[in-house]
Amino acid sequence: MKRAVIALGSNLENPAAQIEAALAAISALPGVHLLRRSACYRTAPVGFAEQPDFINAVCEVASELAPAELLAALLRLEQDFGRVRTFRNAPRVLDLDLLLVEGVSQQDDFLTLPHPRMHERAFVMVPLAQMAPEWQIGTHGTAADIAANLDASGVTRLD
Ligand code: PH2
Ligand code: MG
Ligand code: MG
Repeated sequence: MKRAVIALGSNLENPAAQIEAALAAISALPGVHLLRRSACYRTAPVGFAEQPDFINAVCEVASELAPAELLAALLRLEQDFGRVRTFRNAPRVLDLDLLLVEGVSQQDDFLTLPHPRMHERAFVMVPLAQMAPEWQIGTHGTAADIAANLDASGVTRLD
């Protein structure tokens, strides 16, 4: 059983409801137990600007699955939620990114852990610092320290 952190994002078809439904679906995955979740945040799109704002959140799970199995299960959930992949950074009903698995550092064609860009993204690090300020992000420091040094102007907490 290892702890893992997952990022959730949606900017289509009632994003806040998609995130809540996705959290329920993650906790219903066999071998996966939801430990805690962040608040939801409204975030300005990063990368491709001409699209609706996102709702982003993160959650922490205890997982019996190997990291690649957990990622595969998350990608299947994206499909179940009707995600259609068009172009990079395109609007989406649901994006689930595996960010961290306790004690695991790996890089292959399918999965890189810790997620290689997470520490640059306020829409990931602000929710993560709220939920789990103590998580160590590879060699980059703690979630709290990283988030404190990012421009979080596009990230607003919802209640
Ligand atoms: N995801 C991306 C690209 N840009 N911007 C925001 N605000 N939130 C996201 O989840 C997001 C993004 C690629 O996955
Ligand atoms: Mg993503
Ligand atoms: Mg993704």
